[in-house]
Amino acid sequence: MIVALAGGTGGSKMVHGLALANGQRDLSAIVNTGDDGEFFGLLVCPDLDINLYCLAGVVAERGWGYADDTFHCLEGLSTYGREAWFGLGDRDLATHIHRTLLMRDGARLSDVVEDLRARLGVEARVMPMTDDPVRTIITTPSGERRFQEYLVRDGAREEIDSIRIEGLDAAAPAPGVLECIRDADLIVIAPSSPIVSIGTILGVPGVREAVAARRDRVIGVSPIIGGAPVEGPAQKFLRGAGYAECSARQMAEIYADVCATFVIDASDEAEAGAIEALGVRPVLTDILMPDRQARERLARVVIEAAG
Ligand code: FO1
Repeated sequence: MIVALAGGTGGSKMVHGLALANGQRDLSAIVNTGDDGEFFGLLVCPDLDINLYCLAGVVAERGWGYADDTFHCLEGLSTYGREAWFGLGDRDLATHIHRTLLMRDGARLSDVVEDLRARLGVEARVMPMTDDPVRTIITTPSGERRFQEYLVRDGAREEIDSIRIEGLDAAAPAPGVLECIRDADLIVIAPSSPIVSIGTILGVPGVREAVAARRDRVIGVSPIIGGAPVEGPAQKFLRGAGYAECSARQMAEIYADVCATFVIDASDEAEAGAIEALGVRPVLTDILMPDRQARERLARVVIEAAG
């Protein structure tokens, strides 16, 4: 069994690649829920949905939401003066309505994900990192922002003073998370943000220790190439968490206690020695994943590198 720790857009590409390379039946994904939030009374779980839609083959080309969706409901809400900056498509809204109704009837988030998984025909196991509410709060010089407000509404323009993950200390790993980590043949840390995606998953009490106990079977993939994030404002999140450096080496250092092998882009060869000095084995390859061929190829390199 391959187990992936993943955030949203970057993470889902790796999860998809692992599914293409190794099949969905032997794949589990443990997914960040710190980006979750309530919109119009509905619980929206972007990273879980992105991974589910990706594995179901229905994700939109842009990497989130449902392919070929329309936005009539959101336009209608905007007519009534409601804030419509978060692109909830009509088909996507069905997911959030269904999830919210199930949870209103007492279902746990992990029960809901299992229901969505089965109904969307996804064979891989997809798990929230926790069933407990966890919310990433970003503090900028002009105040506190919910994660999606900072990222989408405000376009991640402001510098970050601090990042708080509300509810994390009291959260328990979702059912199956620790067992999956314990029994995995291989654990892949996807190229998601080490701060607000993977850092959040590892921050669920007990998870970092469980992954560290399997360190020899853990392989990470860098989200940074040439000192810049492959996608998203990773640099701002790193600075907000107190890391001045944005490099593959810095990523390897953040993960040094939990991963024995780290895949970096071939163009970052100059950092390989410094990564080795951290006690982490660097593996060099092309880590960009612009299409499904590239995702599958990278996944094969990751699986082979782990031996
Ligand atoms: N990202 C955007 O950049 N703009 C959006 O309007 C937007 C809407 C959205 C709706 C549902 C969903 O599941 C994801 C959505 N995302 C959107 C992606 C999301 O903000 C982030 O990419 C993830 O939270 C980061 O992993």
